[in-house]
Amino acid sequence: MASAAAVLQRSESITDSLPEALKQSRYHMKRCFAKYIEKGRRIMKLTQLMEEMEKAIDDKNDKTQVLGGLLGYILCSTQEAIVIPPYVAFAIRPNPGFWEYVKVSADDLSVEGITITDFLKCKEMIYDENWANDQSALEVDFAALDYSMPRLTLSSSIGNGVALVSKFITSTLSQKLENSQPLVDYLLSLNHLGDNLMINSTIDTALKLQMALIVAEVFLSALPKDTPYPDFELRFKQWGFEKGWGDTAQRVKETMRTLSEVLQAPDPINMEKLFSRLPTIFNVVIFSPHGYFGQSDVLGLPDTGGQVVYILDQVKALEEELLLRIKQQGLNAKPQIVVVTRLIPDARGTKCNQEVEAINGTKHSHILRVPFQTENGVLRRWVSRFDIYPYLEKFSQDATTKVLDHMEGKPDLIIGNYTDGNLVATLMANKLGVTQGTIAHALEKTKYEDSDIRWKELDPKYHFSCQFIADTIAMNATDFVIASTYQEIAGSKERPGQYESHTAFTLPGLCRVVSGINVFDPKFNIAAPGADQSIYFPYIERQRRLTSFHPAIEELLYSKDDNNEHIGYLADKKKPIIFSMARLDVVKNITGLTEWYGKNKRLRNLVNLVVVGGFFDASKSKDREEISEIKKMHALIEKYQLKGQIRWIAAQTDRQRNGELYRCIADSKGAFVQPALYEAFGLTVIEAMNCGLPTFATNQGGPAEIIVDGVSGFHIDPNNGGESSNKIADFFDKCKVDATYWSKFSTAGLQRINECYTWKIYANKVLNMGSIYSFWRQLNKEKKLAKQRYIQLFYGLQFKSLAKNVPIPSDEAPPAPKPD
Ligand code: UDP
Ligand code: LCN
Repeated sequence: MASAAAVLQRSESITDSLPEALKQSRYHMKRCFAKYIEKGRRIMKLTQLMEEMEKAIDDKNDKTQVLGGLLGYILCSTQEAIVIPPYVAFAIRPNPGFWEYVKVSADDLSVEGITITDFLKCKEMIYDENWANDQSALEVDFAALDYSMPRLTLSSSIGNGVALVSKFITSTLSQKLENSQPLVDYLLSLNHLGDNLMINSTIDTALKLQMALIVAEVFLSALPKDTPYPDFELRFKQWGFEKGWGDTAQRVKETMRTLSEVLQAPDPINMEKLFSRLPTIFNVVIFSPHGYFGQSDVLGLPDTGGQVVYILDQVKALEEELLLRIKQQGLNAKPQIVVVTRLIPDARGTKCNQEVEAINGTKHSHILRVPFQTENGVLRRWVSRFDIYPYLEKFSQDATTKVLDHMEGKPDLIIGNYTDGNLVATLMANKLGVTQGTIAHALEKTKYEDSDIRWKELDPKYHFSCQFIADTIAMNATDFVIASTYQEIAGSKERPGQYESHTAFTLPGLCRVVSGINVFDPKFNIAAPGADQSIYFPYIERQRRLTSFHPAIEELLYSKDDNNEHIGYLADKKKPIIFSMARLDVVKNITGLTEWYGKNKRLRNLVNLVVVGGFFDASKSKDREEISEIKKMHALIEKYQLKGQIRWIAAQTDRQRNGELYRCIADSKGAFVQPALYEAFGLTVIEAMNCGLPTFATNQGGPAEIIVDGVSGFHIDPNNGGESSNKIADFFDKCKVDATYWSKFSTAGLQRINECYTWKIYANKVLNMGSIYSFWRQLNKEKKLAKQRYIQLFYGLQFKSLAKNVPIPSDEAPPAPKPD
């Protein structure tokens, strides 16, 4: 492969350097391009390009030379190529977020730089030539509206939005004191239930504020640090100050000093600090419409996985942080967080038919359920997230009325989850003029190859046309995006990020999105979730262990008989256990892990395998993927004669017991294995690490970022089972000769979690985002409005009619099986 020395000079574009690179290997390249075009029009991916190039170059040394040079580097950076003989158009991605498009003629190897529009048109030629040639085909270009907004320039800065926005705010407010007037106006607008906060109209200019702060600081210096705010509240009011600065003289003084420094000479550090202290957020709405959103008996039901766990933990963490901040601000307001989901009358034994439910472990937070309405009244049955679009507009209107009623006022922040939640959040935030955040968990687009260009073929099953347009609308409308990892936004060197895949795409016949989202937009932030540390705590904390679960867990792991909850058995109880737990989806690759284990004798001699997922009777499943995975599991257990070494346990819904289960696996000196073909984040990975269980996790997606390979756990390649199972076997071989080896990884995993993956860190970051982006949207009011208009147009003219085409099932007919 390409050497570092062969890498492009950054000042050179690929269009500039490719002609010379092709010239140097002209003979081989002519053969290679002849091969590319020989099969006519098609889309080629990197592996195909490489395979066919290998075939075109016979000599091994020549091959090494070509691939080791600049050409090899350019080819390796190619994401896809479109063959329209005699041309081959390449989409090349030298670095995360950076794309170049070139067209090479197979006849004479001439190179031409092309625009994204031209590249997308080439792609369309394969599927819909008329559309590609239609002069008036709809082109969507959000960049045209964003031209004056500041952007990041470095791949490495992607996801650091708050830090960058505070720099941009700093430069806007710099130079002279009057430039800080927008900040003064913003402070004047802060209130809680109509009561002014921070300042009142006595202080209406930056100069007056600066002077008043000096006087107040002198006054505060003379007070004991812990003097409560009410003791000097009256005096402060006379000067124009209201509540919100702090609960004690010391805290008020610190906040005032920070603001004074900002007024004197703004700097990003103080700016960020100031916004983290402002009382801007009290009421939060979190949308998660699809699936069965509940606090018990729901995990494992269709469309109901980590997102539910994430949101419930998120609410607890946000409420805790809000309560702390409100206390420190010297206020006694009651924060309210409301999770708005769908009310499902046919609730399958869950509480999803209950309108309001208090959230366990919180003081003031609730789940609020709003039904889907159709022309025939309330829809009773569950609907797949892929079919959810026709209900969302009405749902958002009904939800808005209910929320205003429940909160007795407007929320300060609206956060959406996944496509449906983000679209509804957009509609509500737009209507109420409230700051919006979005969370994807997983964007479906990258999961299915060529899902944009093939949308017509896939639409009956997945309704991707609705989904991709809804995602693009929400991404553009939102004030900030909360991502779990960098890869979610901008991928890795090799693989584009989930958001990045919305930079440009095309839905022939509908629209060509030439600029969908820019991953260099400072709205992108990384705030990784944590795992509930009251449930997932280290196995070593003996006094906290939930020993009452031990008999049941012993039975679950080791009893000999098959029943509804488990099949298979472990003959040798002394062996460590490798453990995995996930929904039984193809992408989770539990069957892959079972096969690796079956094939690897060394691993089978060293450890037992325990997997939790799905259930055993395929005839009871309504999900096509799950059915095939269940059948495959049975076949693998048979094929590799795994009984005696494997325990397959059905999906588990008791989180407390699951926590203890991870710890019992740690007692066996085992490991957690997450073998997914792709994982957006991977909550099980951090749950296992929190319990002190050494973890092997897929290198495809979020886990590759959570674990530092060989330090806090291990990466495994889901596409190379032999290598992965040997890596696990090597670990257990080493543990046999060095008793400290296992503990080293147990401890390092925990350390990694405590440094980066806790809900406390998350809540702090998200509330800071809410605060700073609320001001940022104020500063960019006019631009935001212009963009909103464009979005409304796109929503009204495209999304609405597409959503209308999604069939509405009748409550009588059984639900159609859906892929998950
Ligand atoms: N989970 C569970 N029982 C199961 C399978 C999974 O309680 O049988 C939980 C698991 O502990 C985790 C969540 O469901 O909290 C799955 O989240 P993850 O991010 O791993 O995957 P997702 O299902 O969201 O794709
Ligand atoms: C959805 C997924 O697919 C997982 O990877 C995440 O961990 C989960 O949501 C929570 O964000």
